[in-house]
Amino acid sequence: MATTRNSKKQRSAAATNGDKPHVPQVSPEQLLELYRKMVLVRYFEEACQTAFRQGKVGGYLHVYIGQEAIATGLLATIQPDDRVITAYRDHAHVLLLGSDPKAVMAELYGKGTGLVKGKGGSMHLFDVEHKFWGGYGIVGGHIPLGVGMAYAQRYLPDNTGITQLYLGDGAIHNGAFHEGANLAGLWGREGLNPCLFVLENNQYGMGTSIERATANTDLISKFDSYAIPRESVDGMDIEAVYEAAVRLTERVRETGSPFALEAMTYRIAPHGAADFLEKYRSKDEVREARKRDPIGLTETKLLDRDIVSEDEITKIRQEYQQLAADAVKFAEESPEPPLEELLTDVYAEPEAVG
Ligand SMILES: Cc1ncc(C[n+]2csc(CCOP(=O)(O)OP(=O)(O)O)c2C)c(N)n1
Ligand SMILES: [Mg+2]
Repeated sequence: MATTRNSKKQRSAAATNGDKPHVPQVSPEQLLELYRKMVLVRYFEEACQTAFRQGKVGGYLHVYIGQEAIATGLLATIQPDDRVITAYRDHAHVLLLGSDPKAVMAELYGKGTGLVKGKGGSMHLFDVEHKFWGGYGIVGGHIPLGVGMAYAQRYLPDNTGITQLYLGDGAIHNGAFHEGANLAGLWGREGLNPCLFVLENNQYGMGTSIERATANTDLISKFDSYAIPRESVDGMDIEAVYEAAVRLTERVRETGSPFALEAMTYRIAPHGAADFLEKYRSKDEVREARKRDPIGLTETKLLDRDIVSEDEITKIRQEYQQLAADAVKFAEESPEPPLEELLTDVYAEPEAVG
């Protein structure tokens, strides 16, 4: 994992969130825990991207490298009745919710020991036991589903859950977003839509920059049309994300009304693991963005505040590198799903539908 740690001067600039200095509310222990989770995600993503490029993983695969602080900060607030839904860049979410990394890796390999028995693959992870409701390949297609899930939460007896609904900047131009957000705003007036929209603004939808996708580039303002309140946060700063997550999840839980949080980030990785050319952006742009790698920024904070030493950072990195390697080994040694199971779990059994 190549991360950039900043100079003293850059460090003080990074400590501010835009022109609003933010007061860190994260304890040293919490910061360390959040850091460990981000490192878990990073090494997992590097390992599966390598496996894909070696031809060991089929289908398609999109990694979360550069965006780790968003799901890490937000999912650290998860409560028992909560639900989470996202698009296809979904490995981080499911891992952070507690799914076994070995089962997730085996799923990417299409093995029978995979999280969904090798039938979902990278884009269709699912683990309701860990509050994860997918994993969807159709851009924006999951947004009405997430809004509906939040609606249902207010009808389930004694349910105090909220839905965290993640979407990309590209999805906001999709009709499904506008239909879903419209109903969320409407139902939210009666406290019937505890949905926290998390707009992961990584600047690109595949090779299309925001400026080439819309005339109104203030993406989060699109929620105004549906009377959904909103704010933006520095998605590279784990403390800023966590602080916003604590405050906003509480608000959504209490009011039963939706809120939209835009996390400003950058997709350091290519769009998908098969994309090598990246003709739509310059190497300098990516190099510049790497200076604000969320993991590098967090290491800087941990070192500056004497929470950990360089040696401890190295040990933590080694621990998660090993965990990712163990997951790869498990996936490689796992059997293919048996042929008899080709059609099981694909459609609901008639009696289950009845
Ligand atoms: C309805 C639909 N249209 C087009 C695609 C092809 N496609 C896959 S990913 C993607 C870009 C989405 O960008 P964004 O929502 O910003 O998510 P990111 O990849 O940046 O996480 C597109 C257009 C698709 N999967 N579904
Ligand atoms: Mg995007």
